[in-house]
Amino acid sequence: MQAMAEIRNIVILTGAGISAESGIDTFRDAGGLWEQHRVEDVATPEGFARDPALVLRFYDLRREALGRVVPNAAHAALARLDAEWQPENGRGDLLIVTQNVDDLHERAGAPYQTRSRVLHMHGELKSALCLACGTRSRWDAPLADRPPCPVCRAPMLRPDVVWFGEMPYQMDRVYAALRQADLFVSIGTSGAVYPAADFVRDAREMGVATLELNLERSEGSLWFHESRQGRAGDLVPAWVEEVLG
Ligand code: BV8
Repeated sequence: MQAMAEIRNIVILTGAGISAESGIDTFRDAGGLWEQHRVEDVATPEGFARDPALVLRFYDLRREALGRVVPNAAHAALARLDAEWQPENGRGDLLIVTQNVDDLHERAGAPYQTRSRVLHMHGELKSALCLACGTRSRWDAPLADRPPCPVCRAPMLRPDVVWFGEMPYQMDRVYAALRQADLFVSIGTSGAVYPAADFVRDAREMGVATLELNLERSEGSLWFHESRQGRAGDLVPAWVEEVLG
């Protein structure tokens, strides 16, 4: 692992595993989301075209569940890093790229809300996208009853999440950050979905130090300079302490 002193710019990728201890189902663990629903039925544009009510209900249930969960120690540790790791205090840049569509990173960072550097590459449950006018609106309510778009009033709102076959958001910003990074840390992801699963390879090709914090070895573990197994709630606070120490 690169000496801590040389680390200035950090890119962190988080996946469903960082929210597991908050009680949010992951996708591929036993009993996870993909055991209850076929991906092609609920997380593709084709599935939405085939049965919009089923898809809208699937996301309504997940959005509503957010009200019953809270961030865990791993989210809190990253929020602390987000607040303390700044160029102006001699540290450097930080980008937290999350594959998650929950709002737990933001809610953990509330005291530092203004400084949050969280990027949702697969969108957010709490955002609605209008298929008629393209407006994105902050959204907390159900979509299955086809409410009107706040801007154009058309009943054409869909979850503002990236389905399979759709282009993830802000990839230019992600790759620009990876190019400048000294350290890439992957937390709680199986490394099963692209292009996120390729970030560790992109990082290594650019000479970036790579660290994995995950409950078990993942599909990408062999690509990391260092891979630590354990619960995010234990590994992430310890790692943040190490970096800030
Ligand atoms: C793209 C949002 C194309 C929605 C998600 C054919 C056609 C088109 C594309 C493809 C194709 N074939 C392959 C592809 C690419 C495809 C892909 O990768 N498919 C896979 C199945 C092979 N990717 C895409 O389609 C992407 N788009 O490629 O664009 C393109 C390219 C160029 C130009 C135009 C278009 C879009 C993919 C995004 C899909 N949306 N989510 C929603 O949430 O419903 S994916 C979803 O699953 C997540 O967002 C995440 O990205 C992904 C993986 O989930 P994880 O977060 O890793 O969770 P998982 O359950 O898998 O693992 C949890 C991990 O945590 C485990 O390792 C576990 O051990 C660990 N863990 C558990 N508990 C803990 C823990 N760790 C620590 N502590 C704990 N307590």
